[in-house]
Amino acid sequence: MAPFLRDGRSMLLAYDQGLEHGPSSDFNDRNIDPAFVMDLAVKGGFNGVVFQKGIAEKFYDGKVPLIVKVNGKSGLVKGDPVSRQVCSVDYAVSLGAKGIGYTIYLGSEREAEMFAEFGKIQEEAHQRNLPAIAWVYPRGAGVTNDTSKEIVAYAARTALELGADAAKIKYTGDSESFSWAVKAAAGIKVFMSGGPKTKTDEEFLKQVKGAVDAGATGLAVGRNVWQHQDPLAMANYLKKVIFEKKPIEAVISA
Ligand code: FBP
Repeated sequence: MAPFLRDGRSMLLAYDQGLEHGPSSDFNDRNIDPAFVMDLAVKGGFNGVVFQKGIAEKFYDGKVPLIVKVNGKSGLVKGDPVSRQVCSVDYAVSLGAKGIGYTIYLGSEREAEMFAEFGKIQEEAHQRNLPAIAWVYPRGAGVTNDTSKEIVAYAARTALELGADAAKIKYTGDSESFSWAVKAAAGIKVFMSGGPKTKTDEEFLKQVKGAVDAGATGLAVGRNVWQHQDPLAMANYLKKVIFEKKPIEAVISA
């Protein structure tokens, strides 16, 4: 994970929502432009940017380490989710990837397909000395609460067991319960997943602080930054919480 770390911590900018959710759901006139988000990753001091291959091919500028998400799905399909490979590890490397991202829907009736596919991708990534980062999202008919302490820890542990170098998981709602997920990850890096834009900056920063206090490496965030009216201000808040370990009151009032 070294290319993505600063003093052992990290802040990644995720921008695969155009596929996962669709442009009408998440984008406005400004952030629908991938060039805007690429620029934001650079100016905001992010330690990595996450793109699908189509965006990476056309908009990646090489100024921030790249993670290519090599699987994906749309938000249109109903039923237990499956996300299949859409980009090879070799092709991601040719685009400049320094890390490989893959989403697993833990608990889906189709999780076995994603486990098997990630298994191969993890081996290919490691053969090329690249970290494999698993987005592990509990989802499907068998999952009733995807942010409970137990299920988020299960997600973190799944990433460890399947050989991921980092687990990207949802926040549980408080630092104490999230620390159980960090323990379950047993030393692999843990990234909190940003989630939908919160009403206030304070609300989001509390989640981030709770995660890093629990031992998370940092976060991989999309909407709470590029939907923000001042994305660079939010990026600065995040840096203060993650790297400078400042209390939220000091960050927001500064
Ligand atoms: P956000 O910070 O916008 O939540 O992005 C993080 C992320 O993992 C994206 O990489 C991905 O597109 C999205 O969340 C998936 O969200 P969902 O929970 O709706 O599947």
